[in-house]
Amino acid sequence: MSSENNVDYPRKILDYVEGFLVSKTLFASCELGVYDLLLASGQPLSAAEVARGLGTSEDGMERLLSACVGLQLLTAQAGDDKVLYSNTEMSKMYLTKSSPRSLFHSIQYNSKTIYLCWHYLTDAVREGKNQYEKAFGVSSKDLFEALYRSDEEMVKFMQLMNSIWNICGKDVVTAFDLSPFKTIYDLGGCSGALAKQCTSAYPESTVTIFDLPKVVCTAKEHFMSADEGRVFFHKGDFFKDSLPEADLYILARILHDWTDARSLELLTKVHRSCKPGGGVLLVEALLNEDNSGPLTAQLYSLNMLVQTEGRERKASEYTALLTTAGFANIQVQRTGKIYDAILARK
Ligand code: SAM
Ligand code: ASE
Repeated sequence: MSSENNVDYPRKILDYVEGFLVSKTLFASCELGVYDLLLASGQPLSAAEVARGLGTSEDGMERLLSACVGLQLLTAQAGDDKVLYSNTEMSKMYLTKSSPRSLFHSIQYNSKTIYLCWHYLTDAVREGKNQYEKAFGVSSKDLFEALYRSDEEMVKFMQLMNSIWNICGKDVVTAFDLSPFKTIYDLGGCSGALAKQCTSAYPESTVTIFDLPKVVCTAKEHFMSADEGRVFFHKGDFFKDSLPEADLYILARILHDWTDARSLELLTKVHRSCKPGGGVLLVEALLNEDNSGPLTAQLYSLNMLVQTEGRERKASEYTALLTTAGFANIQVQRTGKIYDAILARK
């Protein structure tokens, strides 16, 4: 066994202790616009040139760029008397703002919101509840009033929700053949990113985004282009208002926000409105049955504690909720990426 794996050298622990230094280096380099400048320049740049372009100190920028090279987010080549920096293929694709697969907004939300909430993770574990009051001074009585504490915060949350479906959305909507379902409602469909994936995979289906009125207004204004055929909107509150009849209801990252009791209330309502032979598609990050992983779902479950009223669950826990709500024929499909799919029929 190499010395790095034995107890004399606690590599993992040392890495974890300083894991936030890695996140912060990534956040700062994105926020300052390092990857966008390197893309725009079209050629490798020195630290001095990047510093000048972004209005930062030269010394600070040199250290930041060097750390990004260490993280393999940039490459460095020796110039005449200075080092020249370039984007990697991965940073060009995921860290520049203009890329169709950009994770910029997700990084921003992690940096500006989630990071601040996680300052209170210890308290969240102690108290068993989210930390909006401490982190942002807002009441956590109504979850989405707290999450949407300003219009700006709502748009940032919607941008976060939007970004992942350009990367994992197709896997989720094609995990099952949804072509028999013509009228689809995406409950809590937010910006419409998953709805668009769905209409492009199933050319004969229409998808209606059902969400809170101000979310629908913002989705139409900021996230939809004129050529978005077959995507419609419905303003409503899925706990308070009646749900329209449909062949399929998608609930993507909805149940993980809520307790078992509220999840059951919603699923029961969905079952009542669902056409016979219709179904419900749950999209969530599934925990293994023995809770052994995946690490992302385990960490997301902690984030649900800090930020919501819910938790990440195992497939068997979703199956139990669906069965109690009246659904049958439950099928689970893992995608191998962050989000998995469960289809149940009425
Ligand atoms: N389904 C989207 C996705 O996976 O990207 C968004 C998931 S987001 C975590 C939860 C969504 O549920 C938000 O768009 C939010 O506005 C919506 N929502 C929360 N409470 C709601 C309610 N009572 N009625 C309708 N929509 C609601
Ligand atoms: C929610 C999903 C998220 C509510 C709050 C959230 C995400 C971040 N904050 O339904 C997306 C998943 N990422 C993490 C870190 O949990």
